[in-house]
Order: sequence, then structure tokens, then C-alpha cells
Amino acid sequence: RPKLSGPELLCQIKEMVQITTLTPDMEPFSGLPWASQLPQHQITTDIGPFKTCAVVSSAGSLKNSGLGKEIDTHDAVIRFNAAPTTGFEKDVGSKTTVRLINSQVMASEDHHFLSSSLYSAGILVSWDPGPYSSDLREWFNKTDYPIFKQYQRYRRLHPQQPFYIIHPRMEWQLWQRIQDNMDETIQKNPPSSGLLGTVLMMSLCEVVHVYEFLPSRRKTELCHYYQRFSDAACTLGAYHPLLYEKNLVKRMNQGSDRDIYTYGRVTLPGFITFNC
Ligand code: NCC
Repeated sequence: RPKLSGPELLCQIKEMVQITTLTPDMEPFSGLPWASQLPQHQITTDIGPFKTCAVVSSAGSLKNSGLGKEIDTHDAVIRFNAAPTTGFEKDVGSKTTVRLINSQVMASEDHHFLSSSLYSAGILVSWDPGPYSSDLREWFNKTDYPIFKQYQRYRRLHPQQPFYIIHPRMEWQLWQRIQDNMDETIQKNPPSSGLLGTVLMMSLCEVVHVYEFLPSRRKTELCHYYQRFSDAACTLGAYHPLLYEKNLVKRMNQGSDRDIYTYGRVTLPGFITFNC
């Protein structure tokens, strides 16, 4: 199979990955009493377009990066799961426009999702590994974690905060782009929050800078910049096809290798800026 160039890969993702969030009219949700808690419109209709966006991975290599000021100059910033800014501003900045969380964070006791102020800044977007069929009814009957129960509870407590749920089809369409562009067979698990968030921002922004998804010279076994826990699998992947995700992002990068090495910074073009 011929190896696609960066621009060809970008076009595949633009054309074959639909950024869709759940709306109240979708089955089986339309028939449920809480459907009206779902946003009326697609996230891509409601927010953006932004000029510049920053995707802040949670990697340990952000520690001592001093990238906070640079990150905050972007028009929109996306962060993931339980990644904090308080106390880490120098390295990761303080602006949060979007927070993308997996359903494990929503459900596990130790994250205090319903009560922690960590989640009250910005727009929330959540996802749960759906079945490969991407059938909403099938997913609804068998989610990985109780995403819908927690969604309803959170919405009741914070009715004013925008909160979207990603259609699982997006996960698998993106997974397929990874698989079709790799020679090896990859594990059939959805891409990491980091890649999902990167593609989401490519649909909302003209230019996307991704920080420490491709590790800089600060590369470390430290899992997160905010925790004293080391495991190389955080950077290389175990459940998620993370290594393959990174390979794909490396091929799409429009910045220099020097930018990666020094700043852990990748530059990706927003979908509206190129034609296929
Ligand atoms: O670790 P996590 O991700 O929250 O990190 C967010 C995204 O940053 C990128 N990353 C992170 C660490 C690292 N050393 N290198 C990186 O490149 C990845 O793109 C990652 O997606 C997830 O994807 O949702 C994940 O969530 C955690 C965990 O559920 C949450 O942190 C909450 O505690 C998963 N860890 C476990 O299940 C134990 C992780 O596999 C993926």
C-alpha cells in the first residue's frame, strides 16, 4: 500500500471523519425524558471558528517546559480529563476553552466529577468507547462506563455549562484512518482523548498547535505533568493505539522537527484552510 503524504492524510481525515455530537433528535435519545439536556446543535455549529488553538496533552514532559505563556496566547485551548492548570500555569497556561473527558473520569469516585471545580471551566465534551458498529442503541445499552447517568446528573447540577457528547462513529472513523495508514494490525480500541481532541480542534480552528503529544527533548517516563507516577505506557500507549496515533500526527505536522524537539510543538492546519 502506498504511503500517503502529509497533505493526503490531512485530506483523508477531513473527508472521512465526521465530527458529530449527540443532539436530542437522535434515536434512541429522542424518546427519552432527558434528551432535552443534550445540546440542540452540533458543537461545530455552536463554537468557533477560532484563528489559533492549542491542544495541551497531559504528558509529563510538559513539566518545566515554561510553555504556559505561549499556550495562553491561543484563541482557544483544549485540555484533557483531570489535567489541572492551578499551580502549573508556568508550564501549561491557565486558559481552558474546552475540556475533553473520557467516561472513566465521569464515573470513577476518585475524580469527584460532579463536585470538583476542575470541570466547571469551559465547554465540556465527553466520550465513551462505543461499539465498532457505532450503533447508538447498541452503545446506549452497553457503555464502557455509565456516561449517560453521569451526564444527566452533571447537567442537573450545572445546567448553564455547555456539555457535548461525541458520537462514537467519530472514534471509529478516526481509528480506521490510523489502521489504513499503518502496515501493522492495530488494537481495536478507540484513539486516545488527545487525538480525538486534536481532530476536534482542527474542525474549529485555522491553526492548531499540539503540545507534547510528540515528546520534546524533555521526554520522560513521568506519566502526567501533574502527578508523581511513572509509566512509559502513558506516552507509548497500551489500551489506545497511541504510538500509531503519534506516527500519523508526525506525518501531518507542518512545523519543523526542531519545534518538536525544543517545544514539543506540532503545527496542524484547520480543515477550513485547505481544499482536497
Ligand atoms: O492520560 P490521559 O489520557 O488523561 O492524557 C490525555 C492525553 O494526553 C496524551 N498523553 C498523555 C500522557 C503522556 N505521557 N503522553 C501523552 O501523549 C494522550 O493523547 C492522552 O489521550 C485518555 O486518552 O482519555 C487517557 O485517560 C487516562 C485516564 O482515564 C484519565 O487520565 C483519568 O485518570 C487513561 N489512563 C488509564 O486508564 C489508567 C489513559 O490511558 C488515556
